Amino acid sequence: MASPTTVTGSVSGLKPGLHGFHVHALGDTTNGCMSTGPHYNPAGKEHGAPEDDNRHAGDLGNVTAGADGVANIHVTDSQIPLTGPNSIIGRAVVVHADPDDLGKGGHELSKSTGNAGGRIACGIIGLQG
Ligand SMILES: [Cu+2]
Ligand SMILES: [Zn+2]
Repeated sequence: MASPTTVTGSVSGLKPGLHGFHVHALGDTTNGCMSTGPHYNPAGKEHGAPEDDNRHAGDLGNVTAGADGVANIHVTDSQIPLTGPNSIIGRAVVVHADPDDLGKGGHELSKSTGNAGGRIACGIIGLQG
């Protein structure tokens, strides 16, 4: 497996608490974050937690916003390489309105999206410099 990728940054203006955080398949924001498609899932698995075997590659769990509405992100994951056939370059990161239930919530959407609600922020994963 490729060496792990580390994702760092901060997102502000969030409601305090957990917010689903994923890599989605498409680097397209033509119609806002809805255009980023489903969770990046090259292996055809179900939605899960980052530590699960049965997870989408893009399943990075939740980020936590404090009382100030800021989530400081520091995620290291081995399923989101920046090179090779499963590279996430040209795809998108998405922050959701609600917590990701990590596939365990028993909701009809748990096994596809974690029932994480609306897409409130997104960005295309590109190259700089
Ligand atoms: Cu998502
Ligand atoms: Zn997923």
